[in-house]
Amino acid sequence: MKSGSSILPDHEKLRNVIASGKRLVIFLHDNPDPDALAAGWILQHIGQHLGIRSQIVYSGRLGRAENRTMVKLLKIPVRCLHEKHIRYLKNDRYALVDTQPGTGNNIFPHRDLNCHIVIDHHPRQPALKANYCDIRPDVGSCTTMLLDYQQHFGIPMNSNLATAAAYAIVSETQDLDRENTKADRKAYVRLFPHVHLRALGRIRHPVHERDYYRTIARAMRHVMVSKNTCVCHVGQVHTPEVVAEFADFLVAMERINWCLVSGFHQGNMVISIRTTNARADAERVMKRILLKLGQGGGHGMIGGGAILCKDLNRYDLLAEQITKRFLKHLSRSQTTHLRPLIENDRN
Ligand SMILES: [Mn+2]
Repeated sequence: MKSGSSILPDHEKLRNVIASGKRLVIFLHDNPDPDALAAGWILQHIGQHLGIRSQIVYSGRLGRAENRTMVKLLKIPVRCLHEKHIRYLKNDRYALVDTQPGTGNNIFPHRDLNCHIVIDHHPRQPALKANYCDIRPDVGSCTTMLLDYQQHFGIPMNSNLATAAAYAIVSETQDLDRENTKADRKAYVRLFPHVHLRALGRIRHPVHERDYYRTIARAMRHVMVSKNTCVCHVGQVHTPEVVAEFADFLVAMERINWCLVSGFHQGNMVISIRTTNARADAERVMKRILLKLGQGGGHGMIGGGAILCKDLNRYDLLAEQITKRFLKHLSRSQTTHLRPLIENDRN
């Protein structure tokens, strides 16, 4: 678990940057997760309170059934946008939440446009430039950071927003078990009286597409384990997020403390790593795995990234290379021998 954050937010500075504009675009990272969705929505409410109109945009898809249910049920006004359409948006303020300009996981054109607001809990990008930056890698969820502003500005909470924020915090921190601070726990408790409990239940137990089960079945046949490491190169996946979901699922296996999962989706090899070691640096391991191959990031116990990959043949080659790098960077004293979890399909 993490301890308190280092830099204090400057609420009045954020107020000035927002209130001096007319229209705001809030960018989320590609294939947004609940934390990005809720954080963006809270910022939209803050904007509304300060008299600026805004829209929330992202690229990619809402791959997880939970996230689709969340957006639909709570009526979160997000817009899926293709990169080429950004220049048609009329705006004078740009914000990024749960991501930063130039990280490669959002469609903000950082070379052409000035970024006004960045609020994120991922490690600070070395070249980060914006009129207002609030980067707190210690905080478990970006939503917690936005809730702090909302409370400061005295903006009332409504039940749909509270439900989105509550789901964001629990999904980002595995029910407040992974990477969270007192601030996240306090924010969750404060939200709770406003949460629409049945809606939260519906989001947490969604109806899944049949493709989801097909992917799970294929993935299970590719699970490789050693004493305490698990690797699974699933191959074709129906949506990129299932890779992260499967990594969460596998790292919970008894005696496993590091796990890597990859999948092939629309010309990309998507990769997730997880560890159960709270003192580990999954971001560093992720960056080493991707060195000169692709882009990625993460925080303490989770990491994610992608490599451009033209077909499944290339995917298989990359899978081999990545497994080697992963095992090497875990700095285990003994060499790790992976073997299939399911030895024979008939067993
Ligand atoms: Mn986040």
